[in-house]
Amino acid sequence: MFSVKKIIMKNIVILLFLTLLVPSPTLTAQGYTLSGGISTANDTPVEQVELVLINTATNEKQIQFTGADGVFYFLNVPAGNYTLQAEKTDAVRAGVSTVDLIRLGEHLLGLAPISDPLAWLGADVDQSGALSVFDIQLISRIILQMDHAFPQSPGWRFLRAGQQFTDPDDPFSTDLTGADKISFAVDADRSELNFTAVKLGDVNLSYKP
Ligand SMILES: [Ca+2]
Repeated sequence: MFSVKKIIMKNIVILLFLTLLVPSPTLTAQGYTLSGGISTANDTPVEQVELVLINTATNEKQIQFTGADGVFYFLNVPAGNYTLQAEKTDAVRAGVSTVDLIRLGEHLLGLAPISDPLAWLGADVDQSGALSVFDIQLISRIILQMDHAFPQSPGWRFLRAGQQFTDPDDPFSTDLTGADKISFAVDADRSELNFTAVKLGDVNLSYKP
């Protein structure tokens, strides 16, 4: 014979069981994983790069940093349209030495032109769109510890990986407006959101962490 108490208990057990079958909204929140890597022109990973992910509809901002392997992840990113940018302001002196001054001097004197477009961008520490003795002066001040940052720019510059230069002998002729940013839609997991890092002042691409 069933008592009322037993029937209630049975219903509670059934109810609890049914609750387990219904997906919990917090556990199934729609979200995707975004990832990418940041490395220099010669594939050296760059750590502690700040990645700023902005939802273009809501302006909501998320920040993550690369690990020692140069890789970053954003987890549980809702579907939408986004822009991603990379920034780094520390390690200004990394990869910068008198060898870079000599290399830039050789280029300016026409003795040995710099061939890699990314090295041109690294040498242009005053961000003037040209290489000059003023860049040599600013790099000298960093080496001599007279300055602790380049006055016109952060110590690093980032471009979407795979940036092409129309004239490799004159990289400054390529319009790089917007090349520091990746714009994309998220409706699935995304990898390969990669950037190339340019260490300002590192003319011979010697940067190592
Ligand atoms: Ca160097």
